[in-house]
Order: sequence, then structure tokens, then C-alpha cells
Amino acid sequence: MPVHHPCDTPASASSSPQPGAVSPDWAAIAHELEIADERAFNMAWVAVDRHVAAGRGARIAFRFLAEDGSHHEVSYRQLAELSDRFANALTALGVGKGDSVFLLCGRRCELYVTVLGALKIGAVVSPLFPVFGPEPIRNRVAQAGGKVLVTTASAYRRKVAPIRAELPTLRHVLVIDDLGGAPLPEMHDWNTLMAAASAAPVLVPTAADDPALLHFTSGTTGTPKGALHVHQAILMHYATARRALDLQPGDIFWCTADPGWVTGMSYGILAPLAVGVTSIVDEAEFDALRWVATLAAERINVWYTAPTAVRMLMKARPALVAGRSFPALRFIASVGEPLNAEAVRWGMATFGRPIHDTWWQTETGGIMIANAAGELKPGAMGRPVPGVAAHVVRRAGEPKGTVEIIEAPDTVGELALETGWPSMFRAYLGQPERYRACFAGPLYLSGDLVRRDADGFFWFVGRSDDVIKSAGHLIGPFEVERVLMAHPAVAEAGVIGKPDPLAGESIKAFVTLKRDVEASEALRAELLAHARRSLGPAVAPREIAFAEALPHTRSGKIMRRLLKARELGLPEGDSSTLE
Ligand code: 6R9
Repeated sequence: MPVHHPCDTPASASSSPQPGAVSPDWAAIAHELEIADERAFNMAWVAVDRHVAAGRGARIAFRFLAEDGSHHEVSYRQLAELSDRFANALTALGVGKGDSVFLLCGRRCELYVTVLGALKIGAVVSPLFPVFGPEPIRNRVAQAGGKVLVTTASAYRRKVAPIRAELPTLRHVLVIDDLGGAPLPEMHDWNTLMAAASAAPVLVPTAADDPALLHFTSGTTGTPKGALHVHQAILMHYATARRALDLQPGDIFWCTADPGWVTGMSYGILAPLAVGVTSIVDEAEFDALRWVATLAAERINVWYTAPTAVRMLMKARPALVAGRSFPALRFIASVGEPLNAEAVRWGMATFGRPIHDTWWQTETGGIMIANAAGELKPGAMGRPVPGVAAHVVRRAGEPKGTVEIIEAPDTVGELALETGWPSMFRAYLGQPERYRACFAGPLYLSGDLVRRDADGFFWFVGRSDDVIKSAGHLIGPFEVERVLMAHPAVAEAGVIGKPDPLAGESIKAFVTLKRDVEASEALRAELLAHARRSLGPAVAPREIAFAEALPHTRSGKIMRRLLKARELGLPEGDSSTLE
């Protein structure tokens, strides 16, 4: 049985003989994308300018649906020109290659121009969820030494101004809407900068392996991890959009994910542009009727969404289906959480198409496992996409860090992927040890437990750690515990994910109080509000329970699994049932 040790070099490193090299397996895709020289490889150029150069500039890249029912469109040519202008505006501010540009705003045209313009000068783009509170923002910008933040006036005032003094590297704040009142120091008006900037096309300063994107993700312990991706990731975005999402040039595509999530960046911006489709962007928040009306009215061909949204639509079903048909809808796919067989069949009954589950992670940068068109198994995540090899492994005790590949079907183990695909993350920013710990020889260890059936389909079993998935958000329990423990009444906190019919999991915190502090409903409400203020609604706990004491391991770690077992009334010794 093959055994790999973490000291073996990951295949991605050994298969990159020179900086910027694209592995030979992917050269055909690079050729399809008209990339002639991998030393001049920029994902924004591949995504946008390439189409203009080939005479496709008039095609609509994005159609923005505003909350009030109005809409506006931007063509590939306009997007190329606007992103050149923004790239020049950044250069004029002294922002350059390797600098990090953060985004904190809704799905508006300026966001898309910012992403592409920043990529064009080789800056590293890091999107934040608009629902984040000040603490997750502070943590991420500080870790990356963020130099630029593009945001709205209200998000700045509510979430950034209170922590601004703690972010010394943040040189420029660019506000995309009306500044309102007196401008604050070091704030720029996005539109004024754009108007003053040169429109000259930007030369490609990046190579295939230069950093492009920084997506923060959560682990069980410690601070969030900044997963760094490189320009050639777009080869994977493109290939998987074609093969796993069945996206074809000229399609109308709707990826419902916010760009603050890796799905909204990889498949809401880069993949559809690389293929050359028109993407629908809904600026409004989720609304079941609006979504179904949008699918019909915008004649969506391919729809990529998430199980929480599917569950919310399923709940609203009778009102939804009445009098609507979806003749244009060709392919529906989902990602982010388990999609059960019932949801797959509901897609068939409601839209005349099944929902194809896909699996991937922030770290993989693109789809790894999918139910492709015409070969779907309801309830399964699918099979590895072309160019990806996946295994089920068991972490062996000795020597430490080795793994054993499990060949027998239907055996539960950890999902591991052979490294070397172009969108694989290249670092956890500033945390090399944590990065190294993800690999055993040429295998990347995903942290998810799965089984593979005799037909080669992978089935999700659970996480191998305590990380929580709530309404698609990956949440590290420690991030929540730390904020609760910062409250003067709290001695200790333990946070778990609890099954929830809509969100998949909801966040529950157990807290012990400091001596002389009395538990009360008022204190519970205060702690909930404190967490919400600091973390934002998506990350804050929904429930807080007071406890006399929390269970600890002998080394002093809180035993979240035991808290969860007790909460769910499961046998306390059996952790496999906790996933
Ligand atoms: C793209 C994305 C990754 C984690 C992953 C797993 C869970 C994703 C899933 C799924 C069951 C699926 N996950 N897809 N679980 N079935 N089809 O989700 O990235 O936010 O980093 O989350 O999400 O646990 O490890 P990210």
C-alpha cells in the first residue's frame, strides 16, 4: 500500500521546474485560452481582454439586476477599459505588484472592475463577505498587511472606522458610493479616481505562478487562514466551468454566490468570463420568489447555487412553481454543503432538471469532484473532474504524518487529492507550518471524511475537524470563542455547529461565567448582541447556553465534540457519529 510522508515534496512543487510554468497536462487548456507565454500570464487578461482582442468585445459580460427592478449591463470591451482605468488609478496611488487590495461591498459593477483592475497590475485581491463585522475584517486585513480597501461609505463608517487605528498598513480606502459629508482622511472617491486615471491599456506584468487571489478560510484553531492562489488558477476555473458546469460560450449563467466566498470569485467572476458567457448578478439578497422569477425572466441556461438556498426554495415550493416554466434552463449545480437526494429530485420536479452536486474547497480553488452532465447519482458529490485524482486515505499513526490509501470501496476515510492542478493554493499566508501539515507527500489532505462507492462516486460523510458550515459559511469555532471570551462576564467559551433544517448547521455557544457574575436572560441577550456586533450576523452564534464548566482534554483543549454529543443526545464516546 502506498505510504507518503509529509517530508516528501508536494507534486506541485516538483512539477514546477521554473517559476510561472504550467504543468504539461494543462498546456492544452492554456492553448485553448490563447496563452502564448506563461511568463506573461494574467487572469484578468485571459478573462476579459482576450475576448476583446478576438473581436468579442460587444458581448455582454455582466447584467446587474438592481433591487428596484432596474438593470444595467457591461460588455467585455467596457470591462476591459474600466479595469485598465482602475489599474492605472491604483498605479497612480503607488499600489503595485504584490500589494493586497481588499474588497468589502455588495455585488455592484465597481466590485467587478476593482477585482479585474487590481489583478491587471499584479496586486493580490482579497474579497471580504459584506456581512462580516469589524473583527473578521480587522483580523484578515491585518494578517495580509492590506494596503487598499474598496468599500462603501456606510460599511466604512460602521465596520472599518472603529478598527482603522489597528490597521497601520492600510494606506488607501476607496469609497464607491457617495462619501456623504466631509471626507475622512486617506479616503478617496472611487469615481473621482477613475475619472482622473489614464485609459491606457495595462501591460501584463505577471507570470502563471504569481499570486493573484487571497481567500480567507477557517480552521478549528487559531486565526483564519489566508489561502493564496496564483494567476494560472484560471485554467482550472475555465476547464471545470466547461466540464463540470456544462458552461458554453454565449450562455446566460447565474452563480448565486457572493464574491466574498471563493465560489463567487472562481465561478461568479473568473470562470464565466474565461468561457465568454453573460453572467447575471443579482444585487439584492435572497428572496425565493425573486430568484425563481429571475431564472425564468433572464432565461438562465446554467445555474450554480448552494444547498441552503435550495432548501429555502423547497420550503416555498407551492407558490414558486405556479405558472412558470424554465425552457432555457439546461444545467443546475450546487456546492458548499451536502446536497441530499431529495433536493436533487426536487430540482427535477420543479425545474425539469436535476441538481448536480459538486465538491471543492477554498484551498482547491476550483471544482474537484462533480456530478457531470448525464452521469449523476443523487446524494453523491460525484466523481473527480478530468485532470484530478482523488483518494480515500487513513492517517497512519506512525511515522507521524503518513497516510495509507484505502482501495476498498465504501470505506470511510479522509478525502485526499493528488497535487498539481493549477488552482491549488500555494500558501497559507504567513503560516508555513499549517500549509505543510495539509500534505502527505504528493497528496493534499482535505479534512473531509468521505467514502467512494464501487462506481467511483464520492459520498460526503462529514468533517474530520470541528469546523462549522452554516448557510454556506465556513466558520472556525475559535474565532467565535475568542470574541465571546473578550466579554468581561465570560470565563470560557466552546462553540459547536448544531443541525439546522435550513442552514445545515447553526452556531451554538456554551459559556462559563467569571466568578461573581450571575447568569440571566439579560446577560444572554447582551452576549448575543456583543457577538453579533463584533462578528456580524453570519458568524455570530444564534444560541448561547450558560454552563457550570466546559469539558477539557488533558492538555486543556475544550472538547467541542463532547459538547456536541451532549447537545444532540449522542453517546459521548463515539465521535464518528458526530459528523
Ligand atoms: C467551495 C467551498 C469547503 C468545505 C468542504 C466541505 C464543505 C463543500 C460540499 C461540501 C458536502 C459538498 N463542502 N462542498 N460538503 N458536499 N458538495 O465550499 O469552499 O467554503 O472553503 O468550504 O465545505 O466540508 O471541506 P469552502
